[in-house]
Amino acid sequence: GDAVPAAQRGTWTSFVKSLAGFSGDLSSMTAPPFILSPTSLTEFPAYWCERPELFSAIGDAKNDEDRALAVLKWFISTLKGQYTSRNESMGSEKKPLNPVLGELFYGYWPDTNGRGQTDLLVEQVSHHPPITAYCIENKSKGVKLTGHNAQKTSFSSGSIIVKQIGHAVLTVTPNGGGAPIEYLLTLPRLRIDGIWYGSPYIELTDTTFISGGNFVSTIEYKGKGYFSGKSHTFKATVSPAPGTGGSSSGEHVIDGLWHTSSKFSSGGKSGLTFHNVEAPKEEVTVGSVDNMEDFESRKLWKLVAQGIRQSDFDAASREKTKIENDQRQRRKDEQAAGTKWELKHFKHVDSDPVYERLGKLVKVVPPTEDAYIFQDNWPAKN
Ligand code: 0T9
Repeated sequence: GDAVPAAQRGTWTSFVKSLAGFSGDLSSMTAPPFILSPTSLTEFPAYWCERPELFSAIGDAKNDEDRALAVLKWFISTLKGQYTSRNESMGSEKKPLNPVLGELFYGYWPDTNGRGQTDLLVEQVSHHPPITAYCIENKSKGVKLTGHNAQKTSFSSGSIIVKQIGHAVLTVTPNGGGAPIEYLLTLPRLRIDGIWYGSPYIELTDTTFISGGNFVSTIEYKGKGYFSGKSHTFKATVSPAPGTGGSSSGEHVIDGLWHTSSKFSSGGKSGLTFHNVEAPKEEVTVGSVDNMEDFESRKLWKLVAQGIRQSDFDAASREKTKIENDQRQRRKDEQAAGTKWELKHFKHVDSDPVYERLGKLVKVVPPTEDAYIFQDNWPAKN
């Protein structure tokens, strides 16, 4: 294909062939250098807050209906960053660095214009399979997102199909006090196309839900060749949750493209703009690598990332092998000592009552899921 450097065509072809019939953990497969990204998956949860004013606005909402719309607007506005930003910054989707167990990523978005500071904390809570847990919190606005993320991948007619495993819970504690309001967020299915040509890109498919605060949002995703014929199309329906006695005046339908903008297409706000992400986003602020602990992502992967950025793939692979050997040794030592790696910020639970309660309203499958509960131990500020 076009995007594949001539010298790597052979390895790309055999890589793609080995994907066929593959099912399981793609992240551990060795891929040709041109498709490698210098960024670890532990950095990805930052995509949830690259429009911090939309996140903090959730805390300012005045009633259930406004809050449900604010949550949906923030959620839809994260999709462009989550699913197209590698194409924008590196020309195509790339294979992220596969985090090690215990890898950490910390950052924040500063307080400006009264929106309050938002903090980010990420921990790799499993390596086989890779699972990433995170917490994003704007304390002053009472808005907090926690969640975990894993993937099941398969290959179907030339595309990689990625089912996201895990969920997120958004907790809003209104300013005037009162009980916290919880929202369950489910995650979209991905189809990665353009593989054969060496320029992969993501399309979202199927349906996800946001359930909580007496409202339910159903979001349907479609790509080129489906109902609108356009890439990155979505249609969202917001309505009072069954059994909450809400009236149809709270119902809204929203149509548009998640990577540009959308409009209300029914209800009292019909014709008005719902979301617009054409303005630049705001990347997370991260401290200097020199002040980081060894397991903080950018410090841990520093030399691998440098190798990838400078196209010195021998160095990258040498440094990656060092990290992998160190990991193998740690697991061996733990086994010999009869100990287990301890998570730093999260505690695993086999079932999540929030998922079960709010998931019921939208008939989530499976009806129960495990979770990683944040221990509320933010690191001390330097
Ligand atoms: C959570 C997101 C997730 C992580 C990535 C599938 C993928 C790893 C998971 C789901 C974020 O909130 C959103 C965005 C992109 C997802 C990644 C895209 C991708 O290609 C990788 C997988 C593991 C690969 O690297 C596939 C191999 C590669 C050759 C294709 C580019």
